[in-house]
Amino acid sequence: MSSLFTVRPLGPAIGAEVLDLDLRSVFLPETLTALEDALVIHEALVLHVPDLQPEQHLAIAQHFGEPEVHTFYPNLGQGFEQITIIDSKLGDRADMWHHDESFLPSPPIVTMTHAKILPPCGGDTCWISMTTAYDALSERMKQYLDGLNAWHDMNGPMTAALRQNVVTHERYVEVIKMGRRHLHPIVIKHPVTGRKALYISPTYTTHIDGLAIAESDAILAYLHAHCQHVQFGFRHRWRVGDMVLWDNRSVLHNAILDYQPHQRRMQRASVFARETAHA
Ligand SMILES: O=C(O)CCC(=O)C(=O)O
Repeated sequence: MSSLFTVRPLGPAIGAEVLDLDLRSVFLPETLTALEDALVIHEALVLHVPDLQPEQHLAIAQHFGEPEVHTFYPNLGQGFEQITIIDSKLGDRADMWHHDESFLPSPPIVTMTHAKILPPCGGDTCWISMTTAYDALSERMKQYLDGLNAWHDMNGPMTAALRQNVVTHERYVEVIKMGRRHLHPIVIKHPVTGRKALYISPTYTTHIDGLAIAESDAILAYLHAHCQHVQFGFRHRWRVGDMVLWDNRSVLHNAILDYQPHQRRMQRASVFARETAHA
């Protein structure tokens, strides 16, 4: 426990809230290191920070890695291009279980989202601890998955977005042409904690490399169902000014779309690991 703030677990497997954080201290290395320590343990951290300014948001992001300038969403503009806006009024949504951009060779490792405008009710976000889900697999299944890799592809969700009229056909063609897909191990090892985590999602993972398609479908269907056990999950009911940080190496997330026609506007930053290149 840090003397700079208090961390209170919100669930046995995943989720904690940070209390008594003095926002003036988010530029101090000791505060940022303590936040990082708490994040890798609890996997998703809730901060109640209505006064958080974009420069403070960015300072926290920069501690964790290299902030991404997102290619799909608008941002806060000059000086704050790394703070992305996800606004339901612009048609943006993330109601799908995913790791952020797992179709990249080196996807973002941490994401932090600050709630600016919320619907009167609904709009919660859910996370799944993929470390806890991995631990709960049978030893036989763990052995079976050892050494297997799966493809993560952006085409599936783009096709779904086209069918839902969320993107134009021009934008769809443009993104498909980018050929964003990558092969990742099905089980990854967290670089800080050493814990193993499942690294698959029903959104981006298309198939397990080298298996017959029926076998790949069956295994992925089993794993996706396994991950949905409620005891691996954490759900946050947002208040305006909350910021949640999550560790993309150990969790999946899904923002529930149950609030239309109301507005939900979030400001978020995601970061790449500094030592790895990304595409
Ligand atoms: O809006 C949220 O709660 C999460 C959105 C999301 O999936 C993301 O920012 O990566």
